[in-house]
Amino acid sequence: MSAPRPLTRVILALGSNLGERHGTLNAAVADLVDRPEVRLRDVSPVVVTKPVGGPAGQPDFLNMVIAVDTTLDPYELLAHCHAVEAAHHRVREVRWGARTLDVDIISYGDLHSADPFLTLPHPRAAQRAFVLYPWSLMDPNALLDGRPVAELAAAAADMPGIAHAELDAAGEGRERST
Ligand code: PH2
Ligand code: MG
Ligand code: MG
Repeated sequence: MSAPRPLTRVILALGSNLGERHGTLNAAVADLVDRPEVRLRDVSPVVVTKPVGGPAGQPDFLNMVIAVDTTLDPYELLAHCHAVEAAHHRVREVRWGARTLDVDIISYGDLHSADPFLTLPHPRAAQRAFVLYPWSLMDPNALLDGRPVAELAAAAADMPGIAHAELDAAGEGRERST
């Protein structure tokens, strides 16, 4: 019998700007942790964010982050994230274009990897308030590469465009400024 792999703490970022955005994010979190190798540890609030990059005129995103502990290795976890995206009808057409669901691995323990297929930590996370701000709400003491995510969020160019999402009875989000 091979030795069990250690549990590694991972931060995943989820985004949606097409379709039933709240429902997609909720279902995606459930799908991501619907296997014994992935355990949900923490969930951020959902925030409403202006699209960063990509084609002009896209709808606003809903973004959130979750913390999981996993025994999957980084590539197994990436394949799992892609499978969950595919299950929610993600079609990869335009880079940074509108999408029903995007799931990105932000950090995998303290691992650093320069592999262009899976760069860790995520190469743009330190500049993206749509990742950093919900992460700082989930864990005010979180660090990314040794720097407080709350400070990184405050310095990020997209921070002024972020609002909190509030659910109405239909489960669709309304927006309230930060
Ligand atoms: N994802 C991107 C590019 N731009 N902008 C926002 N607000 N939220 C995202 O999740 C997002 C984005 C690439 O994955
Ligand atoms: Mg992304
Ligand atoms: Mg992605």
